[in-house]
Amino acid sequence: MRKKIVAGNWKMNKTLDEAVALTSEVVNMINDEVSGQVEVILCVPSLYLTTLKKHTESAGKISLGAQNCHEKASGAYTGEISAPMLKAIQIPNVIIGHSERRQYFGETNAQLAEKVDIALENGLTPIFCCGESLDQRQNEDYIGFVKNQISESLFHLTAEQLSSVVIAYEPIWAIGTGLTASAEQAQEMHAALRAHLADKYSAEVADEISILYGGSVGAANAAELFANPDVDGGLVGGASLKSRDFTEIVKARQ
Ligand code: G2H
Repeated sequence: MRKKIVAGNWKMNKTLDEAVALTSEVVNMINDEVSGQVEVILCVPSLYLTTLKKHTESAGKISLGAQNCHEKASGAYTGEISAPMLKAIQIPNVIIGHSERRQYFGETNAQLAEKVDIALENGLTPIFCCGESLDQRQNEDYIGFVKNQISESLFHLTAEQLSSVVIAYEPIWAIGTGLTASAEQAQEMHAALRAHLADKYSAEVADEISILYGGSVGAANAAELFANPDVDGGLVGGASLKSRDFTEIVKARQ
């Protein structure tokens, strides 16, 4: 059985005090209200990981993640953080290749393949993001475009390595815009990506990979998105900054 996962992506939001308060609220609400099998991941600004770890340690379902790491283990890369650094503070997850990293920091499929590698080498679960722009959806083979992102960044992995990767499909046109892919649009892409994994590896391997949907997931649309057979959970941005909304999304996935 593949894992059900709801991951929050706080992006560059919250002061430390606000981050501690939000984490405490989320931990309490999840502990009180969620009894089902769902993994909850909070991908917070790296600066707060060590502090927030103390607040999530007691909550069995909740773990932390970083939002990015560098493809090299160490070196003269001012301002960056590395996968070994995350490992050293026992952070189990890292988002790799979010569309904002691709768009604003020019991250390429080849570079993301290296980031996936170093994350795996350090025992981290990469939450690998992929997705097409509105222009690509309207004018190109958009499914082929996203399949190619997966091929170029993940298909060098062994089946065993791939089984430690979580995929997040996030159509760029739905990110932070309030536009959400319809349940049918999400399912279409998720099924196509799972078939792509099955072609390269096997149906068994593909069936074990959790594929999350991201892009304006909220308390009102989560249940409909998660009802799709190939949508295993969500990567949630804006709504993860509100404890009540985020908890409702987790409850919709349990
Ligand atoms: C997509 C998502 C989280 P939002 O970036 O990764 O953000 O839910 O705000 O669209």
